[in-house]
Amino acid sequence: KSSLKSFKAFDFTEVLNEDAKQKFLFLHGKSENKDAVVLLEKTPFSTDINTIKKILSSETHLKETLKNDIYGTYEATIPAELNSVKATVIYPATEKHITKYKEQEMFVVYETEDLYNSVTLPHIESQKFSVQWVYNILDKKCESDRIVFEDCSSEDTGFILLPDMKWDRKDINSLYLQAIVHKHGIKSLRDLDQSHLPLLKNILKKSLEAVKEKFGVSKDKLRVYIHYLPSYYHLHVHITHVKLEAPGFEADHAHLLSDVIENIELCSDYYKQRTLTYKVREQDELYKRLKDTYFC
Ligand code: M7G
Repeated sequence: KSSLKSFKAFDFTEVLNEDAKQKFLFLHGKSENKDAVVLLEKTPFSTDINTIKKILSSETHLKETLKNDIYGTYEATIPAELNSVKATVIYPATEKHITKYKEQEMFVVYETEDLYNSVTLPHIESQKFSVQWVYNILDKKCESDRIVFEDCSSEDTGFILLPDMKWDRKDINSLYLQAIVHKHGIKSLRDLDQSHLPLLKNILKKSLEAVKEKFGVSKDKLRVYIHYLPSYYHLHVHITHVKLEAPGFEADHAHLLSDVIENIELCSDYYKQRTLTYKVREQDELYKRLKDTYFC
């Protein structure tokens, strides 16, 4: 696969989305005539004492913007090496990637068992969203040096725990890991039943132990959950720091793994039968399918 190593010959096309509070800017552009999506995010401040001393030194340039009595505001230019942003580049990007990061109108769907079987499932089965990057992780072709923990206890219960692409791996308060199951074919929460309890319990227990050992963060500081709908259909679990307002932690997106386990213990077919709530966006393929039936 070709890769983009610099923005030297980069043609900017459009702003896909931006958010002043979350401090991100998502851009679409082209390099060598191929589409690229660039996600720029301001990174959290480091609380390392030497970094702070450097910021609070003559190396920082202050331009006064307001002065009133004891109050002053400034445009502060801190040393360049402390001022980098996180850039995620998807290249070459498909139309689906461009749509994924574009700001769009959202709609809430209450998905019954029937709606899942008649609309969502055929949609998932027809999807061509590549999960090559997941298989690269499972086959140790990519990111193997980042693996935090691997469980090979059995074919049915094994998984890999590694940092999510969203995490800079520095700021512990933004800790974001993913547990990706070894087993292929478990698409989402909807597929889970009693037969998966050993897998789910194994992930919950071993991931929390591994995070404690590797990062010193205990389970009372962590959220462990599954997205529904996910953006890729190979079962994975999100593990984030409780302080992180991770995108996708809303009630119509995240299902706590501990709840999932208890619900299945109460009723094996819980997630096959339940109405599940999720959001779709106006350019999602699924929204287009739902438009003829659900939203009409
Ligand atoms: P999701 O629940 O399917 O949906 O999570 P979301 O993308 O709407 O959150 C997929 C997760 O996989 C996200 O948190 C991504 O940041 C993460 N992710 C995506 N890719 C392409 C990669 C990758 O190449 N490596 C790693 N480590 N994480 C990724």
